[in-house]
Amino acid sequence: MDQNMITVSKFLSKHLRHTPEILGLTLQSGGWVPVDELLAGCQRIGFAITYDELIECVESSDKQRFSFDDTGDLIRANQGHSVEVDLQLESKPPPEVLFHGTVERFLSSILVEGLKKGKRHHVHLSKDIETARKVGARRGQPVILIVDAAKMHAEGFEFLESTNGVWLTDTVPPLFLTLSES
Ligand code: HQG
Repeated sequence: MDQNMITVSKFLSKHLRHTPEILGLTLQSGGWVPVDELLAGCQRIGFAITYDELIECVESSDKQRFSFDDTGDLIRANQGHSVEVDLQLESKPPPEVLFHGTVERFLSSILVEGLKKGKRHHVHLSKDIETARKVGARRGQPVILIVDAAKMHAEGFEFLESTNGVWLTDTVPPLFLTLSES
């Protein structure tokens, strides 16, 4: 993604996940908003995006943060919302293990309280260690926790997979966490 697309992606993430009202939008069920209303809202607040830029942003997003619906008339953020939204994801069995990237300064709290969702709707887990490392690296030297997802699932915890491959759950109690050596 070039610098312009990174700026557009950050702008869309903010408004499609956290503050749609600033663009005069209300998220529909599934988190969808009409593309034409989104573009009009962006223009209104002085951050005009062309339709072609929007398509380029969706297609080039490194983490597939956004998607269009089948008609192409609606767009949404695939995950990461703080506003109330039903993403209509189905609960499904997770892989045996999942990973969470964080940083040293959160570890003592995490190992006592477990992983908490904070402002987000879910705890976000990665299916491979490289992705978890990148998530952790947003905050400093990454530290990786291994989540015994199979055991959690066997004990009744629910998991959802977002359309961009992030695994979501409500909480991960400490007994399911192991610190990765790598
Ligand atoms: C930590 C980005 C203390 C947790 C990424 C994390 C991801 C605790 C931070 C997605 C804790 C929350 C989500 C506890 C959790 N005590 N700290 N009990 N439980 N934490 O940003 O997982 O670029 O809400 O380890 O790539 O870092 O936005 O979650 O460090 O996919 O598309 O509290 O956001 O994607 O931070 O990242 P976040 P996250 P986007």
